[in-house]
Amino acid sequence: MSNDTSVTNEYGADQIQILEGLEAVRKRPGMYIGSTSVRGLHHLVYEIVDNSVDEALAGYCDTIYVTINPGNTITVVDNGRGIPVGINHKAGIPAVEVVFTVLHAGGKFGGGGYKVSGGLHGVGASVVNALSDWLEVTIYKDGNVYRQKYERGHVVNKLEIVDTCDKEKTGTTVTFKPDGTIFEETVYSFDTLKTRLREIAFLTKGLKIVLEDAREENPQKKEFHYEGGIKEFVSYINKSKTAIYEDILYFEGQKDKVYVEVAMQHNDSYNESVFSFVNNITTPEGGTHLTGFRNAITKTFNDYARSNKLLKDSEQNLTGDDIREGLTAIISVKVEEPQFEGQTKQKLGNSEARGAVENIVSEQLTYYLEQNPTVARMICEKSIMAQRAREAARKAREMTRRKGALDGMSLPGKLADCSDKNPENCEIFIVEGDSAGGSAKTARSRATQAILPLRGKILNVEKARLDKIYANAEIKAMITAFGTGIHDDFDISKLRYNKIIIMTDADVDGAHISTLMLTFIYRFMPDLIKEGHVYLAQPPLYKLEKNKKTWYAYSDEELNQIINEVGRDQNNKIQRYKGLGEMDAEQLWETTMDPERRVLLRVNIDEEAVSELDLTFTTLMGDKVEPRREFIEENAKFVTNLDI
Ligand code: TSJ
Repeated sequence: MSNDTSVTNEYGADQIQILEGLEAVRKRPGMYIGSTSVRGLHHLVYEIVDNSVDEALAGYCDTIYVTINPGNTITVVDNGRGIPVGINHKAGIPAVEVVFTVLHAGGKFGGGGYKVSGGLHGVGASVVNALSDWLEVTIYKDGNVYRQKYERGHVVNKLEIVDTCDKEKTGTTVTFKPDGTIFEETVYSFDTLKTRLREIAFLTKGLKIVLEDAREENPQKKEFHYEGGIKEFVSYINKSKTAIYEDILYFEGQKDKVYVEVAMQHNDSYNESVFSFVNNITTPEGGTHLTGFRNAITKTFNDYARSNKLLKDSEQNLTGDDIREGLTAIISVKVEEPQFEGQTKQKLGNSEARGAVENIVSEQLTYYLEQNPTVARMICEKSIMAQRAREAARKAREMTRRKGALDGMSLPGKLADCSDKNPENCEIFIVEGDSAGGSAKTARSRATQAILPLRGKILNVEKARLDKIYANAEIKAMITAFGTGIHDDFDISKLRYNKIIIMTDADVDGAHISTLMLTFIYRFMPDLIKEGHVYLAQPPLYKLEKNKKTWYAYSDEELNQIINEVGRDQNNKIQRYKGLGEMDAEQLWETTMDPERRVLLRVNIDEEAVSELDLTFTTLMGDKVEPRREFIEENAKFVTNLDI
């Protein structure tokens, strides 16, 4: 701080405090943006964009441009009123400078700014400034163009008027370069920004967000603009499913300072895809708003079904699970002071949100059902079917439980278990096909590696009801081998293996089988993925032999690299592996199973993009062919590569 320019020194004590605040951010960045990984890098963008979204929510801005520039700087442009430039009397400096240099200064100054949006930690522009090599803000307001520049949070020049402009033109432009000495990674991902900006656009009806990649490698541009807001979000999630009625139900209202929006539609699948948000931030653990929603639909549908004699007096109430079978819904609330609870602070705690959602949904859903008896009847009938299936499944489960088939009492016959009984040391390979299973059994390290061969394609759980799923032999074998049980019985402390490794052929069929297994685990035991127990084995694609030496390549690029190293000549013997079955036990061991030499991919769930993940599974597994083909062409990525 000894090199401060005279400009900053003018402000005296206050300014020193400001700089100390921003130094704290630079010292412990993780405290303010979660991490300095690629995730934190992207959070910088969201922190800035949130300010423009607030301006849109206040009704003054309808377009936001986000550009990834060459050199991985980011520019955010909005057409709002422009950040106020007048002197803030408390700080004695222009309001815009307060925004960028005072920690925790929100958008609440001068009145009128209804601050509802907020990033993961709601810390704002000054944190982005502190963590940027440089940042430049330009404001169009009252016919003037104002500009100020900062370096690592320090003011470079006083706010100055650099030009004049049309009086009608207003807005704010911010460009920043993340500090490479703070972030582990400084390359932006277009896809990551795309997913989040699309989500923000869905959640803010009418707002247009344009994302542009202006780097040389892969110039591209995407525009998100949804007049229907979360109704369009629901149809986006349902696009690869078959809706059972046309309408997307939409409820909106405000109560106790909570603004509530809900959109919902049932499809013919058996899964629930309900996503909740608070101030545009996803709440993967739900909370009061989700509870309010569930209470409302359970009560309203039971009331309707009873009063319309769809449920007889003698029959049991429909459960929430029955009504939510095949339901896609978005619950979005805006509250002034969100309280986050739970281990990961991803659960809404504000109690007024429960009542607000429950009230608004109950009232408007009751009215909707009265006005739309055909839709009402369809939902009730689907729920009653679900109730019957659930009852059948419960009986089937009790039968198998009594026989000990699901609780680890009798392990499946095909399982070659390991001898070590400490799960910490153990891993299980789920292997496609009996023949590859045989090689794996020969190859394995018996003490710690178990092998479970599965025959052919496993059941697609996206297309089957519980009773059928429980009856499936391959699925039963996996449940028993893992030891954890599923659903309400799930208990991760009973997990018998620290690593569950899916090993399939490195071809399209193999990828499909992996996806089927991952879908099953994701739907029935998501904690196994969340806790990092699920992996994909990576068998090699090629073997290259030369002068009695052997190399394995796991991709085309790697093969070329090896060829370049050993020389391109006739002594090279290259074999392309079409399946695990083509390798003998020793090859399988050294390329794919040996913990010392193999490469595993850990499967993980991006908690911030669960609606996208849901879409991934339903698109890959659902019955509509066209979206699936498009999807696979666009992006076949549901795991983040993490080499072990
Ligand atoms: F925060 C920020 F600097 F990062 C930032 C703020 C970045 C970007 C790209 C835009 C914004 C921003 C702020 N856009 N629009 C606004 N609006 C205000 O700050 C504003 C304008 C006028 C009034 C008023 O009461 O007249 C109030 C506010 C909060």
